[in-house]
Amino acid sequence: LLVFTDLDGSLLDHHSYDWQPAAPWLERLAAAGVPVIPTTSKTRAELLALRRELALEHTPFIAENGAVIGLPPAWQHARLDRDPASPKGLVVKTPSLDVDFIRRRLDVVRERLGLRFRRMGEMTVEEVRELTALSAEGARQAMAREGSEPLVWEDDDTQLQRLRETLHSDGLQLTRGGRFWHVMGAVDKGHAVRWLLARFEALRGHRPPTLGLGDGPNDLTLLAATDMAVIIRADHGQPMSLTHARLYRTQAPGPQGWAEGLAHWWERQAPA
Ligand code: 2M8
Ligand code: MG
Ligand code: MG
Repeated sequence: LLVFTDLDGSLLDHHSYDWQPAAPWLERLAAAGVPVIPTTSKTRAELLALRRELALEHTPFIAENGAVIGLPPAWQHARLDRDPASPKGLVVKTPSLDVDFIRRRLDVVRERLGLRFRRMGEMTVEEVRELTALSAEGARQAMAREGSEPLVWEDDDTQLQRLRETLHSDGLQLTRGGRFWHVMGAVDKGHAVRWLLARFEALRGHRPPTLGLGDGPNDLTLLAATDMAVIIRADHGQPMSLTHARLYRTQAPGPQGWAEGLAHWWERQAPA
């Protein structure tokens, strides 16, 4: 089994970023040798810190909604990875467009269409802290973007639709997280999940069963890409409609819902 999970609002509490209710399951999965793969809007810098705290240093990670994929040594391939590993032993793939390109396009489009939004690259650490309740260190890590730009929307739905269409013709797209809209290239969480599954198969010669957990619209592609899916209850009010043969919706939100969804499928999963 492979577990792909969103972080904010799923494994981590939306407000406090705490994961204690899920900790017993993380230990149990680690003991069973089941990789838990963070699949998130967060940055590489945030992930490097978090995977230490979550004891997930030996699993890959999907950051910035699929724009950044980190591969620990066991997931690296002698022929397919020609890029050298970093000193931490990670090979990092960036299949999207560079964040500087995305920011320049956003500024041009904002000017041309007269849109009102604020993007993370033009906020101070203090502003990001106010919006996210992260520590100063955490906010700095969230601001270290590589392949996607979060923004706070301050305009109406018609303008949002105009932005969406204009970005589309530039090969860019919008997705929605718990707090921000995110702009990135032709990638998403589901795309990155399928990429990692292909990599797993290239290394091990078979496809394992997969379980996905998420709470937001940007998780729908992730959930569609896994055999078993868990939609974690959220209070963001965004519609979470998904056609999936094996879908469970939790009663509890956040890490408690995460544990609930994990328990649901753990008992029912086909033998790995
Ligand atoms: C942003 O991501 C969340 C994910 O759902 C959001 O849009 O609400 C990102 O900036 C991420 O890097 C950051 O850690 C998070 C903090 O809540 O916000
Ligand atoms: Mg989330
Ligand atoms: Mg997320």
